[in-house]
Formats: sequence, C-alpha cells, structure tokens
Amino acid sequence: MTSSPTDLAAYGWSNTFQSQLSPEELAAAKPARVVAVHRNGLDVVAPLIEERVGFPAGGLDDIEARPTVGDWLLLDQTGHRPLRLLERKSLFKRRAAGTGRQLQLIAANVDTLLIVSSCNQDFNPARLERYLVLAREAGVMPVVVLTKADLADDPGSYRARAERLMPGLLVECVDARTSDGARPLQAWCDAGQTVALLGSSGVGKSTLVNALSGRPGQATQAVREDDDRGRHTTTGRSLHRLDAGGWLIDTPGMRELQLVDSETGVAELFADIVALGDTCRFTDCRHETEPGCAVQAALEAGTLDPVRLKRFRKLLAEEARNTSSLAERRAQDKDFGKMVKSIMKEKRKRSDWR
Ligand SMILES: Nc1nc2c(ncn2[C@@H]2O[C@H](COP(=O)(O)OP(=O)(O)OP(=O)(O)O)[C@@H](O)[C@H]2O)c(=O)[nH]1
Ligand SMILES: [Mg+2]
Ligand SMILES: [Zn+2]
Repeated sequence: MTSSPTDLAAYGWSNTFQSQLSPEELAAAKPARVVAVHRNGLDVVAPLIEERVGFPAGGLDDIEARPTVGDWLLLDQTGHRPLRLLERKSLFKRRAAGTGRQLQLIAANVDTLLIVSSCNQDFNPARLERYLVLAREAGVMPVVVLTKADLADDPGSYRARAERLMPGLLVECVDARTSDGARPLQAWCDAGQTVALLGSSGVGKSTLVNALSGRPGQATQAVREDDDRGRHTTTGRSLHRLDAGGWLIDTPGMRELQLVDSETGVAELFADIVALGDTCRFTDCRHETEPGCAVQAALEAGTLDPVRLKRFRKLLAEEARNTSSLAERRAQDKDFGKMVKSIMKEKRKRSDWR
C-alpha cells in the first residue's frame, strides 16, 4: 500500500478494511473511497488521489455488488484502475421508488445515520420508524435531527414525540442554517467518521452539509409554503469532507422509504410488542380475538399505544411484501443472466464451426 493506514484513517479506513487485503495487495494496491457514482464512472479520493475511475470488473448484474457512495475500492498500482470492492462494514439499501421492484443502494460504510425531519408538517412517526429500522438493519447508530426548530412554536413537543419512538433514542433540535445552530451534531463528525443524512425533500439535509462544512457547496432551495414540502433540489448522492475531519453523505430527499430484507430490524424496533406476543396463551396467536392474548390485554390496560401497534403491523406486512417481490426479481434476474449466458455459449459454438 502506498498510503499509510494512518493517512487513510482520515478517510474512514480501519482494520475492517485493512484485514481484507492479501500480502500482495498490502504491498502494491491503493485503497480509495467512492465519493460519487456516475453513469460513466466513480469519483474516488484517497491521500494524493482524486480520480474518476471505471467500475471494477464483474458482479454488475448483482446490484448489491456494485459500488455505492462511501465504498472502499482497491485501485491497482497506477491508481487509475479499480481491482475490487472491499467488503462493507455497513450498507443502507431500499426498494427503489416507483413501480420497478429493484434494489437500490443508498450508502456504505456509514458510522452514524442522521435521520432528518423538520418541526413542521414533515414530522411523521411512521416515516421516522422506517429510517430507524434501516439503521438497525445496517448496525448503524441513528440520531434524529429535527430542523427548523427556530420556526416552531414548541420544538420540545416534536422532540418528545421522537424520543418515544425507541428507548434511548438520541434526538437533536437544530437550526440547520448556521454552524452554531448545527453545533449539537459536531460530536458525530470527528476525524475519520462517516455520517449520512437521510430524510424527505426540503428538511434541510444540504443546509446541514453547508453548515457543518462551513462552505456553501450544496445547493438548497426554499420549500413550498402551503405544505412545507421540498423541491427535490439535490439529485445525486455525494460524500463531503468536513474541516473537523469527518465525512458527510448528502442524499436526495426520499419520497418514500420501502424497506427490504429488514424483518430483524422491524422486530428489534418493536421488541416490546414482539415480547408481549410471546406471552400470549396460544403460540400462533394473531392478537385479534383470541383468549389469553397479551397484546389485546396491554391495549385494554392502556400500556400499549394502538396507533403504534397499527404502524408495527403495517410495516411488518409491507416489509414482507417488498422482500418477497425482491426475491422474485432476483430469481428472474438470475434466470435472465442464465439465458444470456446460454445464448452466448450457443453463439460461440456456432462460430467455432465456421
Ligand atoms: N429557518 C430554517 N430554515 C431551514 C432550516 N433548515 C433548512 N432550512 C431551509 O429549508 C429549505 C430546504 O433546505 P434544503 O437544505 O435544500 O433541503 P434538503 O433536505 O437538502 O432538500 P432536497 O435536496 O430537496 O432533498 C432551504 O430554504 C433552507 O434554508 C432550519 O433549521 N431553519
Ligand atoms: Mg438537498
Ligand atoms: Zn396475542
């Protein structure tokens, strides 16, 4: 490796990545971090490297094997050609918006997820819960950031509602426009730390990037007055270096976050309800009208919020639907891949005969 691990640490390098290198790679390969993904290549950075490189060979029909923002790539000795993608320590993914059922990668190798919402009509517990599941599933620490506290009559009430979503959840109310206002978030942005900002359009993700980096690099735009919705100003994901040494990933506002492969995360976020269900008289209790149902008993006793139970059920059903349709799609893609391979093989055979 031509850069020392200490120099690379400033870019988020750690033993998780170092331990994946063979002795030959340790001697010659150059690790670099993906800061942006374009149709025609990847922008990567490392000490003394700032390049647009191609995609590493292979694995392109497996969406999860494609590089995404935050990924570590090994470049060859020249520093221009990617050899391979290193295994990630965390990954955010979702089912792409719209009717296409494919998987979409959001960001990799993130240490802290800032779930951004505003102290206005954007605030929505069901939406925040989806992001919390995403963080759980990736094993990433979540922090809920409530922006526009300066415009709200009672920001404390939003904070209290957010804190109820998960025991011990960290919630910060901020004015995202100034570095002073965004100061509570500095603690997550220390040297070598990678922080991703996710949330709806117009909540102030790019405003936070500008405040925390002290540079007006990211375009921002006023929200619609009637419903506080944003205008989808940011259109691509990108990784930004902060003076404090941390790395921030700005993302386009999400219209919807559809979870996939997240059954564990959902069960963990609603662990109290799952535990209640385990104490029902019947092991196959559907928690509806069965005698001895602990969930119904908790509803009656007022210790379980019926609205939260409804959100849990909805999320569980939706996650199952998304994951099974994704499995179908993966099978189809595989079949298609096989078909292409067999056609190519046939073609080659025929040309051999000529
Ligand atoms: N008063 C106030 N305005 C804010 C705050 N945070 C963001 N804004 C404003 O809200 C608008 C939208 O902010 P952006 O940073 O563009 O929002 P975004 O989340 O990046 O939106 P997309 O890129 O569309 O996803 C801008 O006019 C910001 O100045 C805040 O804490 N207080
Ligand atoms: Mg933006
Ligand atoms: Zn039950």
